[in-house]
Amino acid sequence: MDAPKEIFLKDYKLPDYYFDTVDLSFFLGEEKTTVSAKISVVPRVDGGAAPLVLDGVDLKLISVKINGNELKEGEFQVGPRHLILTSPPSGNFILETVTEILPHKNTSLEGLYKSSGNFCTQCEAEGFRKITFYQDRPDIMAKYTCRIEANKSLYPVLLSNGNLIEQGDLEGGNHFALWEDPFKKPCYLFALVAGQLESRDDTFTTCSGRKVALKIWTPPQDLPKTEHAMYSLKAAMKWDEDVFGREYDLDIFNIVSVPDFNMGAMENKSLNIFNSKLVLASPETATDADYAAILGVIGHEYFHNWTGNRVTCRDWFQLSLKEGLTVFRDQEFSSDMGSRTVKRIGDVSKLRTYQFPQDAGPMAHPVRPHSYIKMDNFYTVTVYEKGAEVVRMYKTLLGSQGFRKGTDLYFERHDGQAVTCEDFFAAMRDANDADFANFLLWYSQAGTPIVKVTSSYNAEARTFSLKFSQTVPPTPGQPVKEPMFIPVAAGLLDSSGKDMPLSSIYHDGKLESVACCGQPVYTTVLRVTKGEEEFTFSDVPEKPIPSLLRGYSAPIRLQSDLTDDDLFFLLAHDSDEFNRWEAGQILARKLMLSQVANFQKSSPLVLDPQFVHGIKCILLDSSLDKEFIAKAITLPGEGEVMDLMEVADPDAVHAVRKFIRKQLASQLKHEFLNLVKENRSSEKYVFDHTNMARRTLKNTALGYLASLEDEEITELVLHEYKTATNMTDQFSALAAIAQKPGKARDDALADFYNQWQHDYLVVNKWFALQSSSDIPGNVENVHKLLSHQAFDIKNPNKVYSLIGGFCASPVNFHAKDGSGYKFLGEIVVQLDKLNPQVASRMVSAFSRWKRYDETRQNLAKAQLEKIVSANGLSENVYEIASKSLAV
Ligand code: B3K
Ligand code: ZN
Repeated sequence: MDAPKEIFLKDYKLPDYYFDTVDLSFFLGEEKTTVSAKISVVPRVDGGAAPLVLDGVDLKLISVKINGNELKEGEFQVGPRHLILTSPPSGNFILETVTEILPHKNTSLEGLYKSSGNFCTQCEAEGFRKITFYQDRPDIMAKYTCRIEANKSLYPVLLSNGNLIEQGDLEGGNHFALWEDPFKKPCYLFALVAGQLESRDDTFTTCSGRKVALKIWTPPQDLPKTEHAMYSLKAAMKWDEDVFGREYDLDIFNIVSVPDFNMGAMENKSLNIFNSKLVLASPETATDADYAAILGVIGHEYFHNWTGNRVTCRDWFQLSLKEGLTVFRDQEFSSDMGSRTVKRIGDVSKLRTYQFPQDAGPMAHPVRPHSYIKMDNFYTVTVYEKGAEVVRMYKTLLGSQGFRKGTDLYFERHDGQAVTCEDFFAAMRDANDADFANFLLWYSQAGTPIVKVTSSYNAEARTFSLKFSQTVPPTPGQPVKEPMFIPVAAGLLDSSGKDMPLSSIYHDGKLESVACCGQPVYTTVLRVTKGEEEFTFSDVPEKPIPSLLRGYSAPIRLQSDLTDDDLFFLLAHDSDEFNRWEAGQILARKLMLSQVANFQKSSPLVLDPQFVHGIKCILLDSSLDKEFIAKAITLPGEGEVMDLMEVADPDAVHAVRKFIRKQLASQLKHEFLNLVKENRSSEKYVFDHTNMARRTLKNTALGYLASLEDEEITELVLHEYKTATNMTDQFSALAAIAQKPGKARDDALADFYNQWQHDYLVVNKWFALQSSSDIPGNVENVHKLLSHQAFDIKNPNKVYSLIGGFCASPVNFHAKDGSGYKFLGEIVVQLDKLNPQVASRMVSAFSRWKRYDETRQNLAKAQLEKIVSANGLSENVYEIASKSLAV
């Protein structure tokens, strides 16, 4: 491998040449594909004749012409990564290239490749350079046409971006289609699909009355499973008009489902390509979680049409400009389609479980990274999820209307442009004449801020003070940090549990009124901007219990001086449902950590009766949403608890979580049994919040019960498995049975495979359930499953299910004998030769090796070292492995 080159944001330079129009022509053959590109080139500076450097990887150059004249030796240089035109003409010119590529040999699933016999593309971030020579950077925006020619019986459907303007039959059984995209776009949004596909067709009439043809393409047998995807698409189109005022801009919108795809989906202009996992669903084969994910991701990719496509990124460092914003938009969409609180809880859990550890580890990077070796490694939870939190903070600070004014101005100013995170910030600020202090630090400083808060009540003065202090931990390359601008949404509860009306706050030497327009205000947003700062509420008639960071108003770790009694009080009464859940989670985390300490001292584990009581009250509160109850009785994950420990101890955390679950199940057995009975239903599957909530609560209760050693319960769980009429219930029951080794487990797993072996998406669930099992020594089973007939290392979904699933089991992946590390180390090296992007995702499981005890550290380090020294290692894996070792 060439020495990997790190690319820095500070080195960004405007391109020397722009491209105005791009006419592509593909001849798709079985042995090779020929790509002809005709590009009109415009120098940025008149008369400048700098060399034109085109990116190109794995391409065979057949010819290159300028203004119709074939270039001769010496007029260009071609290497493994570039084609350089040494002295192009000084004015505008036409560049024509012909190249050959081998899609059937492309296992990286980047560029043009074949999936189940069909051709498809994936260009973001830098895959277009595997299709033709180009300036593969997002600030090169051009208008495209795309002509596709292929054998008609093998590839009856030929798709690309924009509108179909011509098609016809050709000699020799071939046919062609010519597509024209009227919108300028960066090359990462280019797409082509060719194959044996059929479409589910529908229409959407936009707010201005334009009728848009909607088509979801799949292999014919999967068409019945696209109903929910179509529903999701139409809902997303309507929602974007209603909430953001964004109308779709072409007469056609295509979605194609493919089984081999590195990630979830891709927002190519008018031709979204999706991992089939995020399109195909039927009640029998997909769970509620699958249905919800499809809704969210179909929404996400559709929303990119404005946030990403019409307004795109100047360079890849700005990725969060489109991803953070679009994740925020899809989160809001899903909230509006279901339960806002439950969605928020899910999103915050995801942030805590995945992003917090990233922000505290060797791969910590700001929402806008400063450098990268391989951009694909920066499609991270930090850029996406923390980025979405940054966007959410603008909304928290500006309110819904102010935020909408900001996005309106952003689209008005930047439609058709490639811009930066500062441009988004400026639109928010200017539309509202807002003072955002040092808010931009959220884009440049990595690390999760730690905010401490202490409270005091002065009965005489009737004031209540909150003293904040904040620190941002050092991260690689950023040893010292500035204080951040942290919006803290806060309310005060009186002794009966009601919100107190807030009147005014004394802060920074000023008394500011909180009440507005004669309406009482119960939540206010405190703007914490300094290292240390105090806010004093006035006219507070009794000592309140503060409810802080309502709705999780900033992505921080909050450490308050609330007592356990205060937390139980908030759990029972807070009007902010998110904070009710949060209070329960804080209590659970404390409880788990205290029992981990007991476990490590070999002292007996105990469960605080007050905690059991708190959980019981939630279980029995019929006024609460059922999905909320399910979330509130679910303990924090093992990873989340390990993240809070000085030295992570997977065995102790696992034992404690298991102990508490079993204790709760045994003490609340009667209540859990009732929940299962009351929430069963044999009615037809409906995907709506009420039914999903009912199923979630029933299955959560079933999961608890199944942790008991109890014949009657085993019977019950088997009964639920056998009588299930949808995948949500069937799979939950299977997972419940699978908790314990034994015949019941083996039989159920075999029965499930038998029933679903023809459905690869269901088989993936079966793989993941087994590989992520906590059963001791599970690495052996996973090894065996690698040679199962249904496993294929070339298919990313199967790898994510089997290998990714295995890494999700802390006890087995971190097995003290190093067997889990060895397993992953070997797989990564093997996988890297086929698909570096997928291998790089897998190697990330090692990145927090320093968090564990010395024995584990040594074992994990040895594997990382082995990986780094492997021959022909990709830049993708090199970057993650070497940065992990560098800490
Ligand atoms: N923009 C794509 C992600 C591309 C990842 C490239 N390695 C999907 C999305 O976030 O919408
Ligand atoms: Zn996205």
